[in-house]
Amino acid sequence: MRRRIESSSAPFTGLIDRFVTTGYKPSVPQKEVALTMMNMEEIDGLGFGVPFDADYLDWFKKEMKAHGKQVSTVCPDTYMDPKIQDGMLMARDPGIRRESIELCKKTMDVCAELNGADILLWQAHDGYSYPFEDDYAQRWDMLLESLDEICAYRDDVKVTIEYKCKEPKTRQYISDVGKSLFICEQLRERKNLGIVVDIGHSLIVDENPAEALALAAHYGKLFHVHLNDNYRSVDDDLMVGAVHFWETLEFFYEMDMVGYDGWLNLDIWPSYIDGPGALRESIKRVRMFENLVENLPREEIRSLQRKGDLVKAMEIVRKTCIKEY
Ligand SMILES: [Mn+2]
Repeated sequence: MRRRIESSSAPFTGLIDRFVTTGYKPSVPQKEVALTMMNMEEIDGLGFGVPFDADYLDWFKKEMKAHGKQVSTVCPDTYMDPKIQDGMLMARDPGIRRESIELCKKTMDVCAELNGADILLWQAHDGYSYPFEDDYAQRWDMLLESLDEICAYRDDVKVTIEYKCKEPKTRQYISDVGKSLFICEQLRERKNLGIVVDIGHSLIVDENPAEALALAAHYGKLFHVHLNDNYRSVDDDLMVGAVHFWETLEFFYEMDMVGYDGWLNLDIWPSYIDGPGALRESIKRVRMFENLVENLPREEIRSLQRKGDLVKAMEIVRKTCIKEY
């Protein structure tokens, strides 16, 4: 299956980290980045994120239409504003919590204006770093209450939560696929609530991304997929399949098996390398994985899995993917 691809703007921007705080490359004006991406034929869509104002939104909508591109997700600022350093949807300060919820509602209105885009929530600061820092149950309740209100605001916009176990806080509350599904189950009336499976976030919490994806899909909660790679310790956001070839292949196999036909978001962070080049190589790898899976006898592999014939399944995967062997 050939899926629609979108990219974050990261490959086209200066990119900073906590060491090179001025950026690895010169910064590029927001409109210039957007236009460069809209002119790339390899990508079908763009994420829309902060900062945005009404003028920029109008310009963006017009240009996107002219370039025939779609918006997959809209991200409110859940990570850059120092005001939310104590949390957002679970901020101890009720005023910050209220502002955060209202920001999400405003973002959902933007989603609706952008023809069916979903809101993406990565709760960077909704976490803690030290033993004895938190009243866990109290903050968990705040998170669920906030999410419930956001989802109830308008049911025509999907609310997608992107789990990640750490960074910037050493522990984030929405950390893995199990807790994400538990949140969805606790708020089961909110049919518009679902999950983003980011392959790198799955790896750093020691999941097998294919299993995480299959579970999210099994419960009807697989809303978005983010692609990248890392070494399982930190969220390196490397090019797709750079490290975990077989796990990434299985991830694509499961996407086919669960019938996922949504967006593939290229979520890479090519700070000191050629950004557009890294994006293009990642897209080629996405198409490679899609083609490899296309050639696999998928139903035969599934039936071997059900019978427990692992060796035969591995033999088929090897022989199909690497013809010389
Ligand atoms: Mn991501």
